[in-house]
Amino acid sequence: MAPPNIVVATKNINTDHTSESVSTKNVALDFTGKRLVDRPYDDKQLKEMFKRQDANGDGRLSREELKNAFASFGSFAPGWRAFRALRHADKNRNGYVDEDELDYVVKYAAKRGYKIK
Ligand SMILES: [Ca+2]
Ligand SMILES: [Ca+2]
Repeated sequence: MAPPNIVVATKNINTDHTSESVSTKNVALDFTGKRLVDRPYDDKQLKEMFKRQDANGDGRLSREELKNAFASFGSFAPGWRAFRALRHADKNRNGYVDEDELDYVVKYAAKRGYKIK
């Protein structure tokens, strides 16, 4: 089946510090519009966000990089989140989220409500 074509502005991807400004914008949109923006970032974009945190470019995410990712999502305890996400996603137990394990992290983040509201 063909997935629905979700059109979301890509400019938001440039947030590398906090998501504060994006957040308030979407909340306002929630408030005024009938359409509740539950997940302004779809899985694909979340994945991109994680990929962007690959600071050393080795194609996988260390716990530190994961921590930065969750911090950028506005997590209150990014270190803890990174730990949990890694436990959840690191299927081959090498201590990193490899590229093919990213989907698990994305799922984890989405389930935890990391949607950069
Ligand atoms: Ca890395
Ligand atoms: Ca791994």
